[in-house]
Amino acid sequence: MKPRVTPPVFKGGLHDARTATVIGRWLGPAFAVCFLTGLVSHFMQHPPGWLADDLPSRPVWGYRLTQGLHVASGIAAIPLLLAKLWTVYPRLFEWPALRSVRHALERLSVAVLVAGAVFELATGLLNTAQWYPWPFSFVPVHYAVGWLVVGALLLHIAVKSPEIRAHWTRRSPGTLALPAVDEPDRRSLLAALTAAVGAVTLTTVGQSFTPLKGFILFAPRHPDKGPQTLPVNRTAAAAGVGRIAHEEYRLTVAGPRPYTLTLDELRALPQHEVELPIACVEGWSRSARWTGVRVADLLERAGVPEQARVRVVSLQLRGGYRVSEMGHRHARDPLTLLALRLNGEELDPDHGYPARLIAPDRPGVLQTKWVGRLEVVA
Ligand SMILES: Nc1nc2c(c(=O)[nH]1)N[C@H]1C(S)=C(S)[C@@H](COP(=O)(O)O)O[C@H]1N2
Ligand SMILES: [Mo]
Repeated sequence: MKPRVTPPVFKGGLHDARTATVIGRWLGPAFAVCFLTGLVSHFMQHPPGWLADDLPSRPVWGYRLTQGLHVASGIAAIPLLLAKLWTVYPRLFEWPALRSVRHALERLSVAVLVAGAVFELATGLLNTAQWYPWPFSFVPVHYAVGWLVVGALLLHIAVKSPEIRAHWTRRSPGTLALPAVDEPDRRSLLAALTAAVGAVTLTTVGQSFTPLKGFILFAPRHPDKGPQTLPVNRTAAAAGVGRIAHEEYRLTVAGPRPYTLTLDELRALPQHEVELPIACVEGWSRSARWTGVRVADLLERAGVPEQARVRVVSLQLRGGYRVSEMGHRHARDPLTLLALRLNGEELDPDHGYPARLIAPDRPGVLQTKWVGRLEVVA
């Protein structure tokens, strides 16, 4: 069959299997880290019943590390994916477009892989900026497409394994067929790519890896910016709670021996101080010094059974994050506090005045602010 339109001829170098393989050696691990840390994040936020009571509360920095890696590996994958797509795009003009059923299936799987990968990186990046310019809900779609990408990627690696093996190192047998004259250009491309990955990482990773916060250029959050030098995701005004009046505040602890405390009574209970990070799913994280009452002490006083799953309910009336649940490991961890103070001061209204949950190894979305009630999950 003769093409009706003459397909373009790509005379430039580096649109070859060796370059594609070398970039893939970095892109593959970036996607693997991103996918696995994404799974961790998903199961910490939406644990299935059998897992909900066994989520660990240690190490305290666990979620901070996995979610920091999730966002960092996703950002690093952006220049890598762009370079990879540039290397292989002449294949779009392959002729004949479909040679066989097998060839058609292979091209289809690559189309799914490319579309899914671009979708994941784009929605993830916009999510770090808390910008949702789409009609679907981010979490379930980003999660489902993650599986799609991993499936398509495994298939792609399987299909391409002979070429990957042939081009893995410069001395691989198949590489001899390629013009060696390309090698200096390839090295320049890879050096530029390494610099690009280094640059996007260095200028964003300080949002969770605070020793590098001085280099932040593009990260949407600076870990120092916010009341009491801690970023705020939803302000009291945005949540519709405003400033809760001292005299009107009540904490209710429901259990076999339910009780209610005023703010003064809560302040009169034994106070503990902990150093714990808020680790937001959007990639920023910041450690702080929190002071307050141990949740374990509050539960014990209400006669809540040791193994019970606990629900934390906010005084916020609407919104996705007004309620969170925790298994007994988090509920009974001595570091889990109903915090009243942050870095030595009374909580700012935006940080959950008069009381917010702070627990170790837990996604920021579950660190409920403006807590009004603790209860046992039936
Ligand atoms: N009631 C309530 N608690 C909440 C939220 C919320 O919207 N409502 N946002 C959560 C999110 S997404 C994060 S990351 C942390 C941010 O904590 P900060 O604003 O106190 O720094 O609070 C969490 N607690
Ligand atoms: Mo968050």
